[in-house]
Amino acid sequence: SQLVETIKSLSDVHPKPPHLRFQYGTAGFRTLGSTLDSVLFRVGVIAGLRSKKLDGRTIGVMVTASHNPEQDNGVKIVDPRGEMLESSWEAHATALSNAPTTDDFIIALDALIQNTKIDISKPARVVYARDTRPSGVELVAALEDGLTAIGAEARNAGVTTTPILHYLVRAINTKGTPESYGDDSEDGYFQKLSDAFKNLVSGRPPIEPLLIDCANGVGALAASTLTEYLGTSLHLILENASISTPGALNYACGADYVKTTQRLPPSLADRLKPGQRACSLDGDADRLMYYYLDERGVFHMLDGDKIAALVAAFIVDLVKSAGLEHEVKVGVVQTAYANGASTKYLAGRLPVKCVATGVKHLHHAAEHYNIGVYFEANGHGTVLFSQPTQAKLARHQPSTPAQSTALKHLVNLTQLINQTVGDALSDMLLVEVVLAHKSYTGVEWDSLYVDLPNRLVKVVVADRNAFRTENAERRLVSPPGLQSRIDELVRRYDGGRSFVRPSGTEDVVRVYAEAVVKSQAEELALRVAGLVYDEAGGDPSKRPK
Ligand code: G16
Repeated sequence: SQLVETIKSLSDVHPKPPHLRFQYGTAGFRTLGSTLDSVLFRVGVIAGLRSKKLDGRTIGVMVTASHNPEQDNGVKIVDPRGEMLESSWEAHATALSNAPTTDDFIIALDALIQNTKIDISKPARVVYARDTRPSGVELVAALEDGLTAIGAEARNAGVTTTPILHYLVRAINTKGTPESYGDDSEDGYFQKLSDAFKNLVSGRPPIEPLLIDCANGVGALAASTLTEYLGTSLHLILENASISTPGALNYACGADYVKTTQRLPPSLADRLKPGQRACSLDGDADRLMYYYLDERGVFHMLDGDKIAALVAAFIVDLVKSAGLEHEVKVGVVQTAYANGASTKYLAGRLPVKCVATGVKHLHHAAEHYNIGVYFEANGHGTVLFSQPTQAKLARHQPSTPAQSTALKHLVNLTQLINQTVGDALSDMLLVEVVLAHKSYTGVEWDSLYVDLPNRLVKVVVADRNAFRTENAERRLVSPPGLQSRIDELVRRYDGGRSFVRPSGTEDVVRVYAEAVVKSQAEELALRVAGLVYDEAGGDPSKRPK
């Protein structure tokens, strides 16, 4: 048919590199940007088919490699409610991206259409965006060829953050319905967030300026627009906003740098005054880390776990003050990376669940609560208010002025929080609201609980797929025998905990360890990394030390 001919001729322009194998992982496809041309073309076709399958509902495509180095790039597909792609389609995407030739690709497409019963005559609608990576320009051109090939109605959302793209997808698909998520434009996003923020902080003392490390990425553009909408309600000081300096993206700055090194980005050393709050975004502005320097200049990190603790306690209090404590249950979702002290703090107050790494796992688990707070320790997270809970908030009749105020705050929170996905800017405003309401500085926030010392190590191995886990990634089932050797080591450390898992975004195995004493946490992490390394074999010069 005509469609097949169009796909064929355009596919020939985007041949698959023969020796590479692609995988739709934790955050979509992610690898060296220069190898992704065929993947982007094919993702365009797949996104179009996904939309056809869902009766022409709009699908999102985000071109980004988030916290990865600048030369990497990637692409993820967003489902109609702004959530991550359904997992059965992750496998379809992996299969289609690996078809060796155009003919194989056509055969695989045909199989997908038959197996998932896609009515090819349905319309296809896709909205897409990219971050500031230089390779993004050509990759978007390849994506556009894919969209053309499948005959999709395409909307280019330009250079923007991952969470804004997720917002747009939900806003487009709910337009004109009772569940309308907001105007389907960047303006709609900024307006929604800033209005809710101003409502939530009105009548409170002025907020001290906040320093924001934009990781030299797309967050700089969004943060700069946000300042205009916020006016005098919050003064943001933008740092690391050099989006066109080659090599600057995520380099010695950004949320991942802060979390993994547990250090202040060196570029902020002369900028941050003792006691002043600061935060870091990552390369596509979906992660957030807070921190401050104390009077002695010592760095204090306020990570995703601390954000979850702050926010969950605040919401629980509001629910109580609104007189809804018996009807609205708040719960928290974490991963194995959550600091043991945070889990202890939270579990003493509300239900806490642990799931595998990856926002989609946390998101789905959080949907089981009336209000689900989820954060990964790396600063990726949000809060979900179930539809029935939002309806309850809308119709609840408060019986006192205090109840009425708390209720209003809760409703404004549903507007302030980007409920489609973790959103660094929305989360930042949320943190600022809680700090303002509690009259907390970083010091009071930090003292909610004391982090157990911990260390994260990357191990380069021949085949990370040899490492398989169970129990929310807390235990290894393969390679056989390795887990019991880890257990034996862990037992020798006071408060010791350690786990090993293959990364879903980089070609490495990650090792996490914590213990009561810092030097012990470090030692435990390195010894477990050594075990992993010996098990997997490899270049002795790269043995972790
Ligand atoms: C992505 C995922 C996160 C995950 C992170 C690290 O983040 O969205 O949920 O925590 O990768 O995953 P891994 O340890 O498997 O490499 P981002 O910000 O890079 O999109």
